[in-house]
Amino acid sequence: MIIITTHKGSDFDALASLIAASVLYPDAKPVLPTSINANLKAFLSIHKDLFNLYSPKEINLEQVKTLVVVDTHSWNRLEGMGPLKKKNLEIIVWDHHSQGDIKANQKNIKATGAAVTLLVKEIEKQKKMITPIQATLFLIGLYEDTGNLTFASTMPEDAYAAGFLLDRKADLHILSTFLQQAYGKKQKDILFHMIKKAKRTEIGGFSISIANIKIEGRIQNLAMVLQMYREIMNVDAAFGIFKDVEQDKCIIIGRSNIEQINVGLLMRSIGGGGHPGAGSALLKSANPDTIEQMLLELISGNQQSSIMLSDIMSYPVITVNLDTKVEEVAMILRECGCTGVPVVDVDGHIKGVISRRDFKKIRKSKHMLAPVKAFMSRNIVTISSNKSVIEAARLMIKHDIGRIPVTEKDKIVGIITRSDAMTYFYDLLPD
Ligand SMILES: [Mn+2]
Repeated sequence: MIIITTHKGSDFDALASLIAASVLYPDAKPVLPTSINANLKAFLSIHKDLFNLYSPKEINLEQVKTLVVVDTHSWNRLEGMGPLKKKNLEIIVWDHHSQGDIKANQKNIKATGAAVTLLVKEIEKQKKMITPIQATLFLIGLYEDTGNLTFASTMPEDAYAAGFLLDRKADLHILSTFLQQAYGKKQKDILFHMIKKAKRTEIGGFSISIANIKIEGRIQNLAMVLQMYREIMNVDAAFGIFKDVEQDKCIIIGRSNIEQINVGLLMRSIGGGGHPGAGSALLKSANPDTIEQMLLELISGNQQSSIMLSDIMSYPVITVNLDTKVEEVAMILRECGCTGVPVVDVDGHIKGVISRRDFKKIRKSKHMLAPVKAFMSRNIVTISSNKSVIEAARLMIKHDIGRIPVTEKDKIVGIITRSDAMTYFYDLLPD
């Protein structure tokens, strides 16, 4: 059996890609996740019978020999497909996202504005017939993911595919019904509120606006609201930080019209994802003001943040001397519950770090009496106290370390740990 599936929280591009793939693979069963967005629900309530869709539960995964994945290639974005991960399958991917962990036998990945563009191109190449309703659905998906071909992520292929779909009688009336219905009273209220509180800043010659507001309950189509906000504010890039107080989470959405501000990249660095022109992230228990600050810092690529490491680092730092005996260090680590400590010379200059990892090098019991300098790591990563937390976090990721000594003129003044950084980002501790 061949099945086609797409990402959870399916949007129009996901459904369009699913149906377009079923044109290319007529023997395959299209499997739509049960979690789909509200627009799509409205569309399917009318059009469902036209498409022979299956839900993940209706599929006997034992029988699947070929899996076609569209508009994603990440296992964790699929619904109910976990058991397939271990099976020896033929996997075919059609996707426009660059990131993903699904290893495919056949990869059709290109950074187009919409995933359906890639499939439409193939439909045209193979001279497959499509109905006007299919053409309409494909164009809705294409328009939604490219903001009607205006997002910076839009490629010539997208515009070309749109032309092809119009030629195949895509219905622009139906299209506008489903694309605009998303703008209801709730969305209008939020947009008004955002505009009332609107601020503009200039960073590196670009205009940016960040709206930081509270929302109640689940609001559909915030991305579209943000897109409208960016247009009304007439800025190069706009970000919305929507704090859902009840659920204690922040939804962050970004839209950029310029190449220099890559929203996908920004969102990935705070745990989300997206394309250069559009992206989002979801942060639990996060302080919206901290996120706003963080976004501004990320955009400006500014190493000198207003919140310095010296504000959040831990101190005083437990250090040991070059000649401290290994057994003594072991005791100190046990007592302070640290995974490592810096090693300093008599003047307090850092010379190395001894961590639990280094203890693995110790084989003989007499080594316990040796000076720590024999076993410490000399590749030390330090950071100066006027750097930002983001800079520290980057170093931790780069060197795979959980703590970095903070220095001023070569002397240790504190230490920044992963948990300090998390506290800053997520504001988990009381002020
Ligand atoms: Mn897509």
